[in-house]
Parts: sequence; C-alpha cells; structure tokens
Amino acid sequence: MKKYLLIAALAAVTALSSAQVWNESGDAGDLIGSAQQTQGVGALTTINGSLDDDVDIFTFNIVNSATFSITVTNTTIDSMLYMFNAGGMGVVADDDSAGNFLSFIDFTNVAPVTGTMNIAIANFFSDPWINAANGWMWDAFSPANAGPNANGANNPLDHWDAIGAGADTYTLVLTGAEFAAVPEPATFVAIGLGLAGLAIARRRK
Ligand SMILES: [Ca+2]
Ligand SMILES: [Ca+2]
Ligand SMILES: [Ca+2]
Repeated sequence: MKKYLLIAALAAVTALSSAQVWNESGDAGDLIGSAQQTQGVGALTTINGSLDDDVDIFTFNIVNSATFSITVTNTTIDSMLYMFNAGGMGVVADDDSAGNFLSFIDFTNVAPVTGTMNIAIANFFSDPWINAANGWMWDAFSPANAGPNANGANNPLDHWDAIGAGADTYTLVLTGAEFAAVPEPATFVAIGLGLAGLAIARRRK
C-alpha cells in the first residue's frame, strides 16, 4: 500500500512538472490588476492564447536574465509585446523584431532584471498610457526592443490609450522563465489521491 502511494505521489509531481505550457483560461485582462497568473511547476516555455481586438497580460517569473527571451509565433496578427514589472513599470517592448511583424524581447538593450513580471501581447498600435500630463510610456515603434522611452517612462501603466484591432490565436515561446506560482496544494493532494485510488483499484483486480 505504501509503495503504491509513493508511486502515485511521484507520478503526480512528474505530471505537473512536465506540463511546461500555460493555456489562457478564459480571457487574460489588459491591466496589471487583471493579469492572468500562470500556474505550474518549474520552467514555463509556452503560453497559448487568443486576441480579439484586445490586450492579454500574463504574470510569470524571470529566473535567468542571461537566457531570458519571449518570441511571438504561430499567429497572423501584427503583434506588439510590452513587459511590465510587478508594480506596472515598463521594462522592455518590441514591435517587429521576430520578423513578419511579430515581436521578440530580451535584455540586449535594457538592464537585465529577474523576478515577477507581466507580459502584454497586443495588436499593433496599442499604446500603454500613463495620464494626460505624462502620456505614453513608449514611443513604441523605434528603437526596437527598447525600455520605456516616452514622457510617461517613469510611471506605471494606468490604461491603454489605443488598442489595435486584430483577432487570432497566438503562441509565446519563453526562455529563462518559470510559472508565476505553483498550483494550490489541494491540487497536488487531489491528483495524488486520485492516482492512489487508481493504484488501489488496479491492485484489487
Ligand atoms: Ca485573450
Ligand atoms: Ca484580453
Ligand atoms: Ca508587430
């Protein structure tokens, strides 16, 4: 019996740690307060989602600034990427560096950071905005892959001045990143008990 429980527990941990993909649940929000938290164990390599004339923001962790990157793939939209820290301050943004109007960010042109981050994927011409006095956070289209460089650079995201139109699914490919949080302990327990139940059921046959 103990042997089966141990196997079940190991299987549960293995199953969770091998799931390196986050699939958008419903629709991720467009502000830091409504960002969708990615949940899993260990490296986060892929986020799948869809845009519908809006912006999606996901929370994740940067664990290795030397290898960190995010690339937009697998979509027909003209993407933009904007990364904000936990407090909503701009870190880096890009329009077309991945080619075919798709976006790529790393720390080539800005100071490397680690920790909790928020990545926004948006359609072209979406602009993060501060307030009437300070305006945009980025002059987003030049230079590429840059830190905040407009009048609002030293303030956190407040809202979007404009949101570009475009609807399609997309994939974000990440390196040097991990999930924002591990699933609730209850999830582990439920999976462990379920697998233990299966093991017991099999043993009784
Ligand atoms: Ca979405
Ligand atoms: Ca959204
Ligand atoms: Ca683009």
